[in-house]
Amino acid sequence: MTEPVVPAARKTYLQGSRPEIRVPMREVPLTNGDVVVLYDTSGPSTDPEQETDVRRGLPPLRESWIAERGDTAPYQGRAARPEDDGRRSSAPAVPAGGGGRLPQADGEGVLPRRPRRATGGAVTQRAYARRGEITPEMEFAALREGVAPEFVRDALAAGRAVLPANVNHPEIEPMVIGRDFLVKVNANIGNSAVASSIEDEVEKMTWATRWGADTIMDLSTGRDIHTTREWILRNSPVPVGTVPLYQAVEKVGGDPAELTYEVFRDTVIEQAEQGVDYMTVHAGVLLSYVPLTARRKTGIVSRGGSIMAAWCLAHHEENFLYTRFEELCEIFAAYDVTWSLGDGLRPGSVADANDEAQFAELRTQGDLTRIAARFGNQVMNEGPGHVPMHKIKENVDLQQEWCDGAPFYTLGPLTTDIAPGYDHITSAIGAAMIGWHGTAMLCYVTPKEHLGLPDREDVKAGVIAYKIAAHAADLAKGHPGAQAWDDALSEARFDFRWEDQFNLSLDPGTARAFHDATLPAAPAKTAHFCSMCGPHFCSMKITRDVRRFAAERGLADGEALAAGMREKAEEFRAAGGRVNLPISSADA
Ligand code: IRN
Ligand code: FE2
Repeated sequence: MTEPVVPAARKTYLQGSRPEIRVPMREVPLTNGDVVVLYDTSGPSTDPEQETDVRRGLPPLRESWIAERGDTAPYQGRAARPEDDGRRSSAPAVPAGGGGRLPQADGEGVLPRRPRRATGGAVTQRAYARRGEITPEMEFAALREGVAPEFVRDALAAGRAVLPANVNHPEIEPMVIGRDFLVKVNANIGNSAVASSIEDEVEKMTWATRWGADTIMDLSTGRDIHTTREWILRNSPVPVGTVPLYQAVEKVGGDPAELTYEVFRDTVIEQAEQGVDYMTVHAGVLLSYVPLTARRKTGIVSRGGSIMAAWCLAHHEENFLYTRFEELCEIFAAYDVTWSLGDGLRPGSVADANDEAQFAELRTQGDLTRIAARFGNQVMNEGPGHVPMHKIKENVDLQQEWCDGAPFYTLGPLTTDIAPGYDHITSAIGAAMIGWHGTAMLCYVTPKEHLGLPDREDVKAGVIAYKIAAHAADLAKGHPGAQAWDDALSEARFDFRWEDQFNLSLDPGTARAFHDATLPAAPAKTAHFCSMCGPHFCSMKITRDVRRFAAERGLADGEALAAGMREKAEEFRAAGGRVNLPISSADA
């Protein structure tokens, strides 16, 4: 078992209508006897009662739900193909006789995990919702959000929300993405040709979910793409997204002009068989939109967008992702892969925000959203990028209007371009705003954005910055329940329950370390001040003193405040009129 993020937290479960519907939550017991229950994305590996082993993968929670629907069947697929890259894999070997489900390092003895696909029509959560069914996945997600299952079902049916859940990813704990639900955070991980190994990527995924990532995207482009993804999928308790175009380009030797629809389609099927829950597809980058980017400050900054623009120009033909879109819809419907319609023409600088190229693509995303709806597909729309604050709201308003209320999924946006090294901050500002206006999921940006591949600490910094943005948006939207967490923390702060303040925070270890850096002694954990203001100038302490003073003298609050302030002023002058910092715990 992995150490929990919050040492004091306990894993707890909300029980649904059938035994396997056990929705994980994080319970934080407080020193005053209260218990705060928080949403938990960390999966079975943080449950001390469950044995988890990276080499075997997580328990397949959804397996029986998928099987009993009777609308999919295992077949001899293409997924477990060691010849793809298994031989070059750097994955740790499954121990002899271990019976693991994962491919071995040397490509031998690969476990034949047979993929499933639909035997008839669409097997998407949206198709079920349209028929009025409440699936175990919907009930699970509803319990997690604290809403009625019918509410989830209706949002899915209408396309206002998605529940990414590939029939080949039974390991996930289902969740829902939509503007009427908690704002979600995605963390991108993935190796590139130059850095990191399979273990590193699996570890980054686990790490990201421990800090609260609701989904992860594997953007690997380097070696061992197939095997890396297999390991991530088998160990991920959250939905996994990819950009299949990246692997397709690898397959044709890295030259976008060599791409064909067939190579792309086969890559989509390969990844769908592995269990990828949602895929970014840059189908809205039309040939005629490419010239619109010519006078931009930063041209096309999307990797997928630039690949498709290059293909369109090289062949002087319309984007095959657009012309063959309906065929792809059929494939997506057969595995329940959710669309994440790419924003290949998103602005890459604040100067380019909300321009013609960007909005032309957004209109096309709307058309594609409607086509996918006909096939019963689940759809999200990807959005920018780099957008100054005054141009953010327009992005959500237009997306909601043009794409029929489909969930918006944005990358930040960065609200200024002047802070490389701090783009988790420039973008969390935009993410909070866009989330408030109705974006359903926020794709994180790490401090390494524009500079290099994020490491473990960058992943943590990115996820935390985005959890702040998402929660700030939830609060502003008045999501029921969001404020209870703030209230619990505020009360702990006001009561000087330091332990509770740490344990309720997004990053307890850092909060504790900062506090202990100046007041390490045990008594400081109950002291009515910290080293920021010292014992005599703690506003919280003063307020409490004022209230006591008022109660003792029978004064109204206003009078007490004035009287209390006078008393404090005298105390201050008597102390020599100096702010005494830093102080030691002996001052208590
Ligand atoms: C999210 C919103 N807009 C873009 N994204 C993410 O960017 C998307 O989900 C995927 O992780 C990545 C795709 O980048 P390119 O290929 O568009 O640069
Ligand atoms: Fe950028």
